[in-house]
Amino acid sequence: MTSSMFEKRLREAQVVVEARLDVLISRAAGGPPRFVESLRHAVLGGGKRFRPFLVLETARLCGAAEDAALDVAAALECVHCYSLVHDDLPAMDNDETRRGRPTVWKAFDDWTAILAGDALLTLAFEILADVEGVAPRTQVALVRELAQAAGAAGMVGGQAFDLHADKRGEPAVADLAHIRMLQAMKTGALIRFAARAGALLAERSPTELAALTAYGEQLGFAFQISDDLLDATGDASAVGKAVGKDAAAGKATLVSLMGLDAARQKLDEVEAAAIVALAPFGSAADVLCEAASFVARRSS
Ligand code: GRG
Repeated sequence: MTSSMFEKRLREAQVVVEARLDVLISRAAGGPPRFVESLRHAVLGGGKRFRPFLVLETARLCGAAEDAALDVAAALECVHCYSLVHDDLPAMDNDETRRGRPTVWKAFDDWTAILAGDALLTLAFEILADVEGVAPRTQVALVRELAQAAGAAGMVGGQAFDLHADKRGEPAVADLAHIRMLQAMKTGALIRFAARAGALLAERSPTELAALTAYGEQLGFAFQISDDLLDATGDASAVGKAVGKDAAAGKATLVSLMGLDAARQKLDEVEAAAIVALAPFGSAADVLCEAASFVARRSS
């Protein structure tokens, strides 16, 4: 398997997911035309679509139905896009650029961005409720897992930990275990869900689900370390958003605690652990192994 196989599959995922999101948003959208435009701005025309790629690729590995996997992938991307739209708001991270374009609040206004995020989060669960060809208990499991990954015990809870330190002027807990937990919630939970989705859809064995869960957890960790490294060393135009924000805010990250070299070494270890987790699948999981290496070396 050459590295171009991963790139090819990622590009394919980007195309099919973009097209499906376009249909799903057009079908669901209501309200004034300017609001509908904000939804399209939030979701379409940018983004790596890495989480949807993971859903499609684990579904392929596990033999799940493609159409159902595509809708789960689209639902997950709606949750991800909502989180970016809200995270960029002046009340949260106050970012003006995302995916190389103005953020939703900057292109429209803050109340439109709040409503667009709300609509995307709810749309995700509408999409899951409409997935066809899966057993009801599987559908319920997907709804529950996405809700848990996105909610107070997952992404929202992680964001709350992060902002609590930042906005209330309290010292950030500069402790590796705390940062690891915060990141596993804020960034890791959706990636973990993506990695599990294929096995859930195909109702694969607990052992296979556990292997993909371990892969997803390591991958989420790698994603966050690389995000911290990009913030510390990346180029804003390549990354598509402002960089250097963590250090400017005095934020405790793995990079600030360990230093650049140790963080890079940790990233290598985590990449290797993600690949080891896929061993039970043999060469059928080569593209997912490459995905781990992509995350560890990404520049955007
Ligand atoms: C607002 C509830 C709420 C949560 C926000 C996603 C998030 C939580 C914050 C974004 C801040 C951030 C930089 C998190 C670290 C990793 C991350 C989620 C990066 C963005 O994801 P990519 O790189 O983005 O997959 P694209 O644009 O490619 O989809």
